[in-house]
Amino acid sequence: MTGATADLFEALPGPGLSQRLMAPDAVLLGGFARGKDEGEALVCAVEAVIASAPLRHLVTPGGYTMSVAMTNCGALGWVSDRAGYRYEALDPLSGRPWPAMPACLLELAVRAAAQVGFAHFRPDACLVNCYEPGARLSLHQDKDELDLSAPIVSVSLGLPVVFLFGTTLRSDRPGRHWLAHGDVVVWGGAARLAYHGVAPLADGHHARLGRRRINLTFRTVR
Ligand code: MD3
Ligand code: FE
Repeated sequence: MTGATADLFEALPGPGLSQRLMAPDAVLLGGFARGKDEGEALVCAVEAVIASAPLRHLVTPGGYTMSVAMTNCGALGWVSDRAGYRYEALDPLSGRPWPAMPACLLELAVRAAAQVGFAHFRPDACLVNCYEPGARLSLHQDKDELDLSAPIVSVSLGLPVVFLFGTTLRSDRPGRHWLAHGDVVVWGGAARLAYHGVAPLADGHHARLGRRRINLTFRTVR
């Protein structure tokens, strides 16, 4: 192999993996969390979080009940009610701190961020979103975090879905991208304040998660 060819091969992240720009500063690490043992460990860790802080349908400040069920792990958790959106250290359902972020989840997020150049990413919040068929997330920006220079890392598990990714202008028509089990995306820089959402989940069956899609978003809130 010539030197140039060897360099090209070394640039590939690994077997069955891909790395590409979904948009400027939005790096899709295809299959990054899909290793057989790793995927199983991640799902088990998420199930343990859900067992101690159950999934629930939050109400928006406008009074709508979200179709996506949510919970959190880590020092801070995202919540919404009639009073607004915010991060809280205590689960309002139990009055107790959110469950700690399982090490395998934290390590995955830190490794993904480092892979694309964010060497110091240390998330203090992980929002767990659970979609059943028909559930969707309308176009929004994530700006409740103090430090918008830190990226967000997302991990998709279970059924595939169409993810909508726009610009910082709500009226720009968003692009459509499939996100499947094991896909990880690092959203930094210009992508951090882009409008995004999730199309209604189509029915299907995933070998491990059944009729569900679970998305994890790792964030630096404080
Ligand atoms: C781009 N979650 O929890 S993950 C959210 O699939 C959220 O559950 C979606 O949007 C989901 O806020 C999308 C991809 C994602 C997450 C956060 C972002 C993309 C992002 C924040 C800024 C820019
Ligand atoms: Fe979001």
